[in-house]
Amino acid sequence: MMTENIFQKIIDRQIQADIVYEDEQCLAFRDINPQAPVHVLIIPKKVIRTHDEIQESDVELLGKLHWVAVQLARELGLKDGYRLVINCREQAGQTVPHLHMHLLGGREMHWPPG
Ligand code: DGP
Repeated sequence: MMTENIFQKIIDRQIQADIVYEDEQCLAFRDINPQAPVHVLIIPKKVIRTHDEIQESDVELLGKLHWVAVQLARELGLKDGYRLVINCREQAGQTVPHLHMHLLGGREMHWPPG
């Protein structure tokens, strides 16, 4: 079930997070419940609740999220690969109603995902 937007509180510095990247548009911080040696969440500061709420005007912002992911993957040493995941709504397991991209790496991944 999707609860409150805890990520807005991280953006506003109302709750602490291990922030690894920030600019005017995006924030990236380590997941509180890591599923891999590297597990970072990359979010837009603009509130987009779910992936299926994206508008055409958000295209540039989404490209930015990917660019941040690539730079972090390089910085964090994920030279053998990584996985990017966006869970959209309940059936995909989305729990926080603020668009976020998971950057996972540092271990062997399997397919299909659970
Ligand atoms: P998802 O299932 O795609 O909605 O992923 C939400 C992720 O957010 C989940 O992996 C745990 C993480 N998360 C939830 N609350 C917090 C928090 O307060 N701080 C941090 N750093 N991560 C959080």
